Amino acid sequence: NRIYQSLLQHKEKGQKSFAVLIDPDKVTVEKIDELTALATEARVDYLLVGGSLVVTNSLDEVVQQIKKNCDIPVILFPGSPSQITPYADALLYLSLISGRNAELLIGQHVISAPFVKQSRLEIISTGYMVIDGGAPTTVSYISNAAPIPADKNEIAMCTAMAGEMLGMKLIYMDAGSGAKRPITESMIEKVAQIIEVPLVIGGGITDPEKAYRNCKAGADMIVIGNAIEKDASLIKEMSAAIHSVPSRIV
Ligand code: 1GP
Repeated sequence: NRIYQSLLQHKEKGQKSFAVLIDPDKVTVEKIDELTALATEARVDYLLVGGSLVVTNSLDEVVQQIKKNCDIPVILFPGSPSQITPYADALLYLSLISGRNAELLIGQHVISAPFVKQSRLEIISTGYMVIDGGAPTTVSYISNAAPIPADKNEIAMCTAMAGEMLGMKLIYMDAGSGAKRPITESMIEKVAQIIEVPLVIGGGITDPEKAYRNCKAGADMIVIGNAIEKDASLIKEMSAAIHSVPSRIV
């Protein structure tokens, strides 16, 4: 479990990670070449691949093209069991703990378990929490589960705590791709204080200043997709902001 160990080491040192989310539906070979070049130059820590609604059947090719171009670890972020490819390095094994849709809590995992195990991917058990992003997002609609209200820090805290005690190795709070309102620093701070496992934050983050503040509030990893799809040159500024958060002296 090389990737999870690197996450833990970063967390211990207080070093923040930056992950660029690539939606396989929205990239061409040329776009992948551009993104991987920019990501390598900007020292992006991880590339996440996936989305709530992936309709392409070229996931294998997308991941192979990324791997051909760069050494940045590729972590799958699947919206469904069909979004799994053995060419990636790791898999966020997501259970939607903010919702009460049994299929996304455990049902789909049971169906895909033999296939996932056979893939030999590094499996990172992840408590996935969707937070209300101000308007319905693809994830809130597709998951058929109510997101946690944006101002209910206590619900987020208790959900994250429960996920951690159930043995989940990562908590990922997501306002949803393209969220109007990203997760508040106050919620990030409260959740970060109450759990020990790494905390991933994403959804609607469009400016480096917000990414920086999220890290200061306690996020260990920031995921950005939409804003980079619109303007790939943002990778550089985002990476600089996230990596400029002072790390703990150990
Ligand atoms: C979505 O957290 C990710 O699942 C990233 O969101 O596309 O809004 O950056 P954005």
